[in-house]
Amino acid sequence: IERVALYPGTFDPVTNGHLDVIGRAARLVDRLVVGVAINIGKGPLFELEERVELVKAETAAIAERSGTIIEVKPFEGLLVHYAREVGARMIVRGLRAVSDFDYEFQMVGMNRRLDQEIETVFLMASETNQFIASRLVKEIAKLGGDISGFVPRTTLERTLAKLRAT
Ligand code: COD
Repeated sequence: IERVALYPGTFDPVTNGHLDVIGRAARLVDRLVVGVAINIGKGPLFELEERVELVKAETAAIAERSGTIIEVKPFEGLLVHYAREVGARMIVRGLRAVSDFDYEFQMVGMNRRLDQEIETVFLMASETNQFIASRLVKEIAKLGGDISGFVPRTTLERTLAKLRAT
């Protein structure tokens, strides 16, 4: 049977932290669906279509290297419903410092109550990528700092262009 995982997130924008997790997840499954959430609550910098497009562009090399099928798709509605829809029994989440734990802990608990057959799996990025967060990347870029060590190249260019335009 095909092993399928869903890696959901806001990806506003995709960072080296996300790509690190995607690379690790790709080694564990046959097909990885990266679900890009609409997430109006977070007031994203990038439109949904732009976020999907950037994740697609930045994950192409990982798909090639790992031989894993990586599908990048927008989603709205409940995460567990979307996991069912794409045939994923596994939800992948990245874990950074303690600060992530509380939110992730609640999410796992709630999702498990909603669907007992779906397991959440946590992966940690390498030491260099562990502390990277989209929110801080945007803040640093806005304040004129160098974000080239935190995001891949296309994303870097698009983030700077976006901030110039807004
Ligand atoms: N190292 C390791 N992991 C990382 C790093 C890093 N440097 N950076 C990010 N990550 C991980 C995050 O911890 C997360 O697991 C994932 O990558 C995506 O991160 P974000 O910030 O892009 O995405 P989130 O956390 O905003 O995504 C939240 C969802 C959209 C998944 C969530 O809101 C959701 O499920 N929405 C759908 C509605 C729903 O079902 N709600 C009920 C949930 S119980």
